Amino acid sequence: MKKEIEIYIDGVYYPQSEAKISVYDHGLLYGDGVFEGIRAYEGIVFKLHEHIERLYLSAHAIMMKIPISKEEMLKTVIKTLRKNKLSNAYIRLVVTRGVGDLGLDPRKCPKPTIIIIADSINLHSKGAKENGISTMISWVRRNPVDTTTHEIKSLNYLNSILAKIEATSTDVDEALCLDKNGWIVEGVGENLFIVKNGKIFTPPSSSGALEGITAKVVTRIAKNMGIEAYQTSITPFQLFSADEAFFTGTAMEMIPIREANKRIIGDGKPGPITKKLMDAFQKVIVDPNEGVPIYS
Ligand code: PXG
Repeated sequence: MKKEIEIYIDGVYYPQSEAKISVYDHGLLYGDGVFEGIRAYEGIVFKLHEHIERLYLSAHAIMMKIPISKEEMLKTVIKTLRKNKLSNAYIRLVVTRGVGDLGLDPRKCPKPTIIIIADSINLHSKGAKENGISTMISWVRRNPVDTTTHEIKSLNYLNSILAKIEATSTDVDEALCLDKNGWIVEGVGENLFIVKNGKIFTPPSSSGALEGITAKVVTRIAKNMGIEAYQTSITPFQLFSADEAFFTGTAMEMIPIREANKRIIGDGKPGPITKKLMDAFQKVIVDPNEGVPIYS
């Protein structure tokens, strides 16, 4: 039997089956909290500083003070990985508003709850990286930037979940969401890139997309290769007529997009720029300079 992983909750480690939080936690009652999804590759936690920085910015935006410092948070993530003897892992870092009463007033929650889960992950369906995945533009619009915008990595993901259900229930791998004006924003938990005439384009965060850490790395890799990269609004037509398209995200990593709403993109195979960027990305994720070592 697989040994249970040890999960961190507010300073204590619990075996997976005993890791529980209160039903009065506002993370559960109201989706009031923030999170990060982080990966470790070959003993290096990829972009850990950047993920922790974003977690604290999300908390700041929802006016929640995380009770430990960024440095302590970083050390606790590393300790959790060591405790579970992991070198390749998927880390879910969650901070909820904490335990309160049945009213939504956060002033009733004296202390945020910190949860760190370090586990393994296998997200890709077979052949996804080699053949690309299918996508569809969903009827579910991205949350507008004045409400539960995905610029904040909050626990409000119903919007993404509804889009995902729509895709999977029609046998499509992933959904794309539009903003209220009909521009494409992003996938359900990943950023979109299209390639046209040798240049790459991704929607700006002002569309309501999350400022993806993976997207930033891929943009840097592209620029270093001399590929021009732009943040710009993208229409469904521009996606349908792109030469290539791909997703980036911590969970997804880099995945080519084969089709959108049954329109084949390019020749339906991962294109040369996507492949070049994917190869370079594979090297960057295991580069010790790109993350924090677990065992040092
Ligand atoms: N957009 C949204 C809305 C996200 O939630 C990304 C883009 C990609 O960002 P990063 O920084 O990871 O490149 C995300 C990240 C999951 C899961 O379980 C989703 C994310 C991260 C980790 C896990 O589906 N989304």
